[in-house]
Amino acid sequence: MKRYNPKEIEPRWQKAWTETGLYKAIDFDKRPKYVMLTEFPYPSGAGIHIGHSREYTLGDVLARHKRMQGYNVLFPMGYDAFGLPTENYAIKNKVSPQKATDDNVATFQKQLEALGFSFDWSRSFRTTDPTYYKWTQWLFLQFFKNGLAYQAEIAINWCPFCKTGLANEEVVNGRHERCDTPVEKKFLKQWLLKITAYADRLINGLADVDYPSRIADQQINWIGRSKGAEVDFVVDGTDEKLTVFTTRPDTIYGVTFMVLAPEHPLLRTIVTEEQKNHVGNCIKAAQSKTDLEREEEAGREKTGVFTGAYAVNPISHQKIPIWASDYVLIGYGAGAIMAVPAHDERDWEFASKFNLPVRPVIIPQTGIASSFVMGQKNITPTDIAGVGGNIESVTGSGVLCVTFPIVQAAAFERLIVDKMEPGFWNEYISDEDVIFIFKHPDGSTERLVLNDKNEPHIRNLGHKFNHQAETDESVWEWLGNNSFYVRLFLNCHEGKVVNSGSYNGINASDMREQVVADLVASGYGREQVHYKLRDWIFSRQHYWGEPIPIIHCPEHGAVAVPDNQLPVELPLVDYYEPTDNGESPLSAIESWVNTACPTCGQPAKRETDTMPNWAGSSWYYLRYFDPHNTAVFADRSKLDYWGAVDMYLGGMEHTTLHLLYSRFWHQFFYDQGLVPTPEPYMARRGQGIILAADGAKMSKSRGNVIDPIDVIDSGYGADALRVAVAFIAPYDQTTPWSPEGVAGTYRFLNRVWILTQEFMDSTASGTGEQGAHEKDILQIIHRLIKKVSDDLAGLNFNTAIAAQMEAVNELYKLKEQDHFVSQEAWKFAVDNLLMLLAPFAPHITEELWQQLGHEGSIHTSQWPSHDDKYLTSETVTVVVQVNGKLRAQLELPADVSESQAVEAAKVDSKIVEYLADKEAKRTIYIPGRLINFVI
Ligand code: ANZ
Repeated sequence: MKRYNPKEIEPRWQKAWTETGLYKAIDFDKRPKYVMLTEFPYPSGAGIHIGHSREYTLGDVLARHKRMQGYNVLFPMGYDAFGLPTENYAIKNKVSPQKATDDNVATFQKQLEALGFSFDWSRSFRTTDPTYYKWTQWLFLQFFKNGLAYQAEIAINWCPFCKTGLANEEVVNGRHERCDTPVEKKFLKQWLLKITAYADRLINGLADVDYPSRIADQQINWIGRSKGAEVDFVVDGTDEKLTVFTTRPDTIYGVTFMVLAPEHPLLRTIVTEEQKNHVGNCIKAAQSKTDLEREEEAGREKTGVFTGAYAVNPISHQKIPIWASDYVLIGYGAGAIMAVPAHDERDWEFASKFNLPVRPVIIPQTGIASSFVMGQKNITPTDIAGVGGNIESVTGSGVLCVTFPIVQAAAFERLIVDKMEPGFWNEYISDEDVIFIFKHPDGSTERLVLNDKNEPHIRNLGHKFNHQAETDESVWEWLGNNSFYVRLFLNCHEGKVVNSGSYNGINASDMREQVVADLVASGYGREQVHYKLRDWIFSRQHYWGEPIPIIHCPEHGAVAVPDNQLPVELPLVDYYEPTDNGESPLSAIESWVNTACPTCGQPAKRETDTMPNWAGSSWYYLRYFDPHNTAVFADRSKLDYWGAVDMYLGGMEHTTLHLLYSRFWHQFFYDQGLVPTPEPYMARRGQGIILAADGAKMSKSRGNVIDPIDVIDSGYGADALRVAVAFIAPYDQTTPWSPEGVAGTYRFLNRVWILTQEFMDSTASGTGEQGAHEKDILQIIHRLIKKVSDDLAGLNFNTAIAAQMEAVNELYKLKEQDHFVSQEAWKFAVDNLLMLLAPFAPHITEELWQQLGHEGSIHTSQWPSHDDKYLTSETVTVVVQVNGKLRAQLELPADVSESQAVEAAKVDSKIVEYLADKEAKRTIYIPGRLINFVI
């Protein structure tokens, strides 16, 4: 019998597949098309590790599955070769980025080939090929010509380590996401792409694609659309209008002060004589800080000054003091706010600091049985009843939900304080808000949220409510002015409107609509939408990127390089290290920089900034549809044929970077009539990270990287590795690498190999005669076909493998009984088992397929389909117990009813004696599994 030897099989089949062009996607083929995309890699110096191979392995499994289902599959691969990693690697290793890229691509190519992926390599390219970036530049110019690429002098995020400007998306917690260096602010003239023009489209388009909510939500939050209103307040005693942006017009009666940013132009006009000095100091202090510092400080101590001036609330007509403070930023909204301390955290802090009034205007929705975390076993139901409390529910996790009459608040608080173990407050109440639910005499309930965890606050709860004397309003007023309770109202978006004149009693959402309508009618306001999303900073001061194809002419300004002069090639240079002054290294190459203006022919200079590394990846999937075209970026007929990407697998970390950017590019192309579909990717899934075995991130510096080539060469082979990667965990789960996993999957493949060999040997000896186990064999396989097909449709790769392992175990058991006598059934079993395994383990299955004498490749065979009649087994084994003790086992028809089963059990010879003269007190029946007579 032949031995399973992946070292011999795998390279041989890889070569054969390449020679026959098995995985070539065919333009305009009659079969339905399927574009399976995985994110193309940076060819970094380190090569790929096991973690990277997950995405390609799972993508390959899906591509192979679709091919066997009869699709014309396009599964492409290329290299995203521009960008900082390569440039940094080149500088460090003193080679040119071109040479570094060549070397790195060679390493990657070797690794990807060794893993047996079914990429159509004939469509491969690098983003650094001038034949490719010619079109990246051309596409950039379409943005430029439509006013969506523009230059502006702005404060940008600057990475002092990489010496380049960054996009907002590249800054995570104040650091450059690539090198973790704290980011600085720098004023530079930059190119920007107007992604904000597509903010709504980027949100709305998500409704038409199949993205998991964790991906869609992240994009929506990043875009941060807030719908609100601009409201005009008249400065008292003047004609000046002070305009603010608010997302909460429903809180307009809660405005107790206004705040202007220190840079606000009205500030100098409205300030009173007495306040001039103070305000001047405030302005000066703000000037010495960056926006970033101010944003950070806004989280700490609030500073500010009163201007002496007042504004008139256009709805309530109250006079409101105007303050200046740097927690309001000049660059957002209108640079001024109406402050509502009862419902806004920052305003609340400011009001607390300067002792300004707090006026709650929305009461949280009542009757929400939220949790009151007690965790105290020594507070008994009697204690609670003693202060008029009522236990509403106890949740599974032991959280007690209690309601109290509001008049008993003080008694209730005392109860908690008295009964509380020392340290309870800090120990037990971690991140949760504590919520008291108080009950009014009319039965309505109200929630009070307490999330200040300091014990002393508890003792502040001395206020005695005199229910007779106090109206609801005055209670709310008191609560609003009490720092302990104010948290109740903060961030309260829904509820009943109070303290708001004729609007009282309506819902906050209705109030929002009504106030805006009233403001519009009176000419004091209008609807406004603002976004967190900022335009995409598109300039990099680096060598290794696409030159921005613009020429600056003293006469004509920024002029597009004419199409027939594209690409603007990167000059080959010796020196390409970044500079400290924010100038691109290209600016030093005078022969390249100096050129003629395309419009007037006069001396002009080339743009020396290059594009960010996100440029090439923003449209690469389209190039796969027509990779060698020299006349257009892709021929329209091919774009029409391939349409959008059907499934896109990629990293979660790209959700608000590459995924958002490329959707923006595509939507713009669609508007230009350049592509046929409004969205680039019909479905997106994000795979989880594979960590090192020690649970840390795999990284070269930690020395815990697993190179797939090492695993393959150790003798396990690519198939065992691929199956292990698919089997390791649900695909979207982060999980540590398990070295034993490959040993296990290798054993599994070996069992498949041996089973097939034994089957072939038995055929050769010609014992073909139908046996008694035919049905059992077919049942195992039909169930497996259904299971694996369903699992692949749901991307449940790991359970698909588990099912195959189980089926192989069962087949081994049957083999011992049947000795391959049921020849036909065994042939069906082996053939189908191999086909189901083929997407995961392409080499071993192809080898065995050929050995079995099949014509053609297993990878172009037809995916099996199951027959329903084999899915249910015809009999079930029912255990019969008497008083919980096992007394008998019955083989009964699978569709047996309860009464039939019980009848059959009662007359069973082993049971009869127990039941002799007694009637069972109770009979427990678990369908198809168990009967228990309790006597
Ligand atoms: C009154 C109000 C009441 C507000 C309330 C919020 C809550 P987003 O959602 O991020 O867009 N704001 C407006 N312009 C500002 C500026 N230049 N600097 C600092 N804060 C500013 O935030 C919009 C809200 O942030 C606005 O709505 C405004 O405060 C504040 F219960 O107005 B709001």
